[in-house]
Amino acid sequence: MAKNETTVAARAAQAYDGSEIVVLKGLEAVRKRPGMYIGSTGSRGLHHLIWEILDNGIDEHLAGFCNEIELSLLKDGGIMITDHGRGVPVDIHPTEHIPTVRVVYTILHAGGKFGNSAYKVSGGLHGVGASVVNALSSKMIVEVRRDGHIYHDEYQNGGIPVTGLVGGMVPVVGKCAKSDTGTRVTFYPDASIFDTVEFKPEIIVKKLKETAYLNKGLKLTFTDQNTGFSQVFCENEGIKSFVAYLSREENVLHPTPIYIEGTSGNIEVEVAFQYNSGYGEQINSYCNCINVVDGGTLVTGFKSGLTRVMNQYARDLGVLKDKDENFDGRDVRNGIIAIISIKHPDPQFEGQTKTKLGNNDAKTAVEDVFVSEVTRYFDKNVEVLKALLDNSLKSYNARKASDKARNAVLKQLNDTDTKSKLAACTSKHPEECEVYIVEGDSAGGTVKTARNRRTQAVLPLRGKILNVEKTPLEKILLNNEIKSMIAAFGCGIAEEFDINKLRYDKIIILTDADVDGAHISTLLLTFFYRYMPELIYEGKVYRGLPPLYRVEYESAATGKSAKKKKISEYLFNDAALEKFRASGRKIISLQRYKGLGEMDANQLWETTLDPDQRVLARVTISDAVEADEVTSLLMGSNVPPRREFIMSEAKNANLDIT
Ligand code: 0RA
Repeated sequence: MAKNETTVAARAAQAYDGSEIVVLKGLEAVRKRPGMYIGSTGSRGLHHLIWEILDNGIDEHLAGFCNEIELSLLKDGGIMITDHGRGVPVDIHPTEHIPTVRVVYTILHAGGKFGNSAYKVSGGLHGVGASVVNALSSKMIVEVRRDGHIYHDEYQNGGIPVTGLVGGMVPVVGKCAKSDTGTRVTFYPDASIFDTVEFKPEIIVKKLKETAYLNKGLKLTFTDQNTGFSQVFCENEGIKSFVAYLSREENVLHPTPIYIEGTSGNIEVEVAFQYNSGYGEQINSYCNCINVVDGGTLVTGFKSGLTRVMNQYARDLGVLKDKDENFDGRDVRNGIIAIISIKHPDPQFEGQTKTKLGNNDAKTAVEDVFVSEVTRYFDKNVEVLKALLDNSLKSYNARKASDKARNAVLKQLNDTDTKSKLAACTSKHPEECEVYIVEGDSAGGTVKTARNRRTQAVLPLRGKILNVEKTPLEKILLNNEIKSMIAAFGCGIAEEFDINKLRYDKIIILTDADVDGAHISTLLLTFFYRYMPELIYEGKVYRGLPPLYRVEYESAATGKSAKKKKISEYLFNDAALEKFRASGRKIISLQRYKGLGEMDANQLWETTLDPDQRVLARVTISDAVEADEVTSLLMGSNVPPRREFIMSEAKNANLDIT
C-alpha cells in the first residue's frame, strides 16, 4: 500500500460517527490523487493549499465584507490564515444536517459557492475548495467569530473531525465583540503526501504583492514567526499602482496610468495602462485574480477596443487624413504597459495549460467598458490623448517607411549587380547546391578556386557584418553584406521570408578559427535567427570546421626493406594535436593555420570543401539562441555584464594563441 493510502474503513474508525463514511470517501479520493486537485505534490502544490484558503477570504472581500487578511507561518510548521469577513456560517446545514462550517471544510466541492448566491465569483484556479486542503493536511483547525461567539472545529489525518458536537453544533470556546467577525484556518500539510512541507516566504510574499494589486483596498499582512519578518501589502489604487510599478524605470509619455473600471452584465472589468517611449507592448491579464498567461478573450476585447478608439480619434482630430490607412494594432499599442483584470462568474480556461480565457462574453464586456470609459477619459484629458495619438502616428510612419524601404530593397535585390560578389554554382537544383559564406575576399578567392563549381557557390563577406541587434529593418536592408545574402539565398527576409524559395540545401559559414571568426559567425547566426529563423529550424545552416594544424610525419617502417614514407595529416583542434604528440610518431613538420588564407586550394578542398572529407557542424536552435544572447550582451546598455564578457573573451583569446 502506498504511503498515503489509509483505508476508508480505518479512517472511519477514527471518526466518532460512522455516518461520515461518505464524506471520508470524498476526501479519500483527494488523498489518492492529490495531483488531480492541486496540480502536484511538490512545492507548487503545497503552496496551492495556501492560495485555496486565501481565495475564500478574497471571495469574502469581493462580496464586500472583508478588508483584511493575515497570513502567519507558525514555528511548528503550520500556517494560519485569518480573514475578517462575516465568518463561515455555523448553523445546521439544511441538507447535510451538520454544521455548515463542517460542510465547508469536509465535503468536496462545497467550497465558497455553497448556499446563497452572495458569491458571484470564485478565485481558485481549480476552485477545489477548502475541503481539499483539509484532505491533504495532517491537522486543520477552524475558528469562526460570529455574533460575539468564538466557535472551534478541528480535523486530523486528512479531514477527520476530532471535535465533538454540542447539541449538533460546533462548540463555542470563547467570547468576542459582536463586531469582531471572521474565519481563522490553521493547517499542517500532510508530510506523507507532499514531497516537501516547507512553505517558502518569498513565494507567499510574491503572491500577496500581486493579490494586493488585484484587490484594491484589501490589507494583507504576512508574518513569518520563524524569523520575525512581517510585511503589509495594501494598494488603494489597485492595478493602477501595478502599472505605475511596472513602468517605474520607463520614460513615460503621461504622468499617471489611465484607469478604467465598469461592469457589463455580471462581469466586472478593470483596465490600467500607461505608455512609455520604448517599443513593443506588455499586457498582463487576470481573471478572478488568476493570471491568464496566454490572454484570450479579455485581451482581444481590450485590443480591439483600443484600436477602434484610437482610429476614431485620429480621424476626428485629423491626425490621420482621408488618404491614410488606419492605425494597426501594433501602432496603437507601441510602448504600452497594461493590466486587464476582470471578475467573471463562470470563467472557462482553455488550452493545454488552461492559461487562456475562452468566454466570448468577456471580450464584449472588456471592449464595451473600455471604449465607453476611455472615451470619457480622453474627452477630459485631451493633452494625454494627443500625446498618445502622436505616439501611434510615429509608429505608423516608421512602419510605412520600413515597408517602403524593404520593398525598395527587395525589388533592387532582383538586379544582378547586387549578386555580383556571389560566385554562383552552375546547378539550378537546390537539393544538391550549397553556398559557402566566407570571411574576407582572399579566403573567398581560394575557396572559389578550390570548390566544385557545379554545386558549390561562394559568397565572400568583407570584414565584419552588421550587428542587427537594435538596428531597424530598413537600416539592416541597406547593409551590403546582408543584401548580398538575401539576394543569394533567394527567399526574402522577415515576414516575406519563404523557405521554399531557398536556392541551397546547405548554407555553410566558413570563418577563421580565431576570435574574429567566432565573432563574425555569432553575428551571422544572430541575423539568421532574427530574420530568417526557419533556416535554422529546418537545419539548413552549418559551420565549416577548417583544420588548425597540418602535421607531416614518417610512417612506421614495415619490413626490412620498406622505406619510411612522409605522410601528412590534418588536425582540427589542440586536443587532437596533444593526442598526436602522445602517440610518439616522429613529426617532420607542423604547420599551424592562422586563417583560411594560408591554405592552398588543394588543402582547402581536402579539408573543408570535399563533401567526403570535410567536417561540418549543423547549427542548432540553441547555438542560435546563444549567439543572440551574446550579441545582446555585447550591444545592450547594461555595461557591467558586457565588460565582464569582453574580459573573459579576451582571456580565451590569449589562451587561443598560446
Ligand atoms: C457564505 C455565507 C457567509 C459566509 C461565508 C460563506 C464565508 C465563507 C468563508 C470561508 C472563509 N472565510 C469565509 N467567510 C465567509 C455568511 C452568510 C451570512 O452571514 O449571512
